[in-house]
Amino acid sequence: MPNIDEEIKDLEAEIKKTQYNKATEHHIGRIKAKIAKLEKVKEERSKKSGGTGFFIKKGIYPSIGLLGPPSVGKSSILNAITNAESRVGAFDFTTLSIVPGVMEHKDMRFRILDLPGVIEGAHEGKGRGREVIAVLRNVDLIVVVLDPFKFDTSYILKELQREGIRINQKPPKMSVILKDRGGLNITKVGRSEFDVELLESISREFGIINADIILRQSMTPDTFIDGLLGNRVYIPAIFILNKSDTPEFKKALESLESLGIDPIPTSIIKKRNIELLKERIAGKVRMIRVHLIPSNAPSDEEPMVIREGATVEDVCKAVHTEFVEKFKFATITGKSVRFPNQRVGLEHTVLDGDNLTVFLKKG
Ligand SMILES: Nc1nc2c(ncn2[C@@H]2O[C@H](COP(=O)(O)OP(=O)(O)O)[C@@H](O)[C@H]2O)c(=O)[nH]1
Ligand SMILES: [Mg+2]
Repeated sequence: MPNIDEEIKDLEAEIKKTQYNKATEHHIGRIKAKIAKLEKVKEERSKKSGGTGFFIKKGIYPSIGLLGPPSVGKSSILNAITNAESRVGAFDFTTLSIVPGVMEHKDMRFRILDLPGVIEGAHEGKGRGREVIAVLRNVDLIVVVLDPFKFDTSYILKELQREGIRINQKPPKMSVILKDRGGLNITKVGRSEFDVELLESISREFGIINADIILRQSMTPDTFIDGLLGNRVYIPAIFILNKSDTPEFKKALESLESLGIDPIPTSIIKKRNIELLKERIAGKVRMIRVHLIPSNAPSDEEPMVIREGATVEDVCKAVHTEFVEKFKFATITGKSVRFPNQRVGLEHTVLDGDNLTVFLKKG
């Protein structure tokens, strides 16, 4: 079996040494497609072998992942904003597993995950970095934590990129309809710019020979490949620069700002900007409000504030495990259904303003 990692490395090296210009852009586009293809093969193989490491399930509260190098203060931040007691240590790798905590802000709750520190070379398996990054595919917000001594974001961003995670980006607006014959038809809607020949050669690289591809925005090889593969996740992210109490802080801040990154400055030791941080986290995640109404009486309870995308099952679990075990059906009046008191199952996704009643089996 060829070593996929090495093949990918070679291709990446080739991109690096090739100057980007009109004459080479097709060549580079095709290499990028090849890399994406290899990544896909790799992913499928690791799925077949059962996968490894951590897996988090989406629940009723949004999940927020703290990502960053070791020793920047992730565990300290977790302890400062949640009820968790994560180990704080002066040594790297104090956090070897994922430590969750619940952060409360106004009427909302968030699940904060303190992840092991990610070091350079994570993708090649160093420091279990790949498993850590993979966990982030399921979170609702990524908080990148840096400090004045470790604020190189480039490798962290690259690891996310390789894992198919796109931060602060929208999915490319395009559709692909595969056909049996007729060749490749790439058309555009509205004002979008791209190089048809280049996109055609990328499509062929993926074995897509007969298809109608409609583009609704300008395309680079990268966005086009993302759209073709369709397995990318798009997650918002914010940055923290911790340890603002240290003399080295100012320089690090300026350096990040010159890259267009505007981090939240915090000091856990001096308790600076903890409330601001909570506010910024809450502001970045989309929440909905659902009213839980008992089957036998009207209710004036406060609504549940939950993650956008939560299901009836998520709601039931949050109330009581019995609600899932004895679940018969639920009825909903609201935006997620077509008529009042419509019956739904556990897998139904609730929407903001829904009124939900759960019916349980007897006994
Ligand atoms: N000066 C300073 N030190 C901090 C701050 N926050 C955390 N630390 C220290 O940084 C070290 C690593 O912290 P920890 O939370 O374990 O980092 P983690 O590896 O990212 O989880 C510990 O010695 C903390 O006391 C801060 O705001 N200022
Ligand atoms: Mg830690």
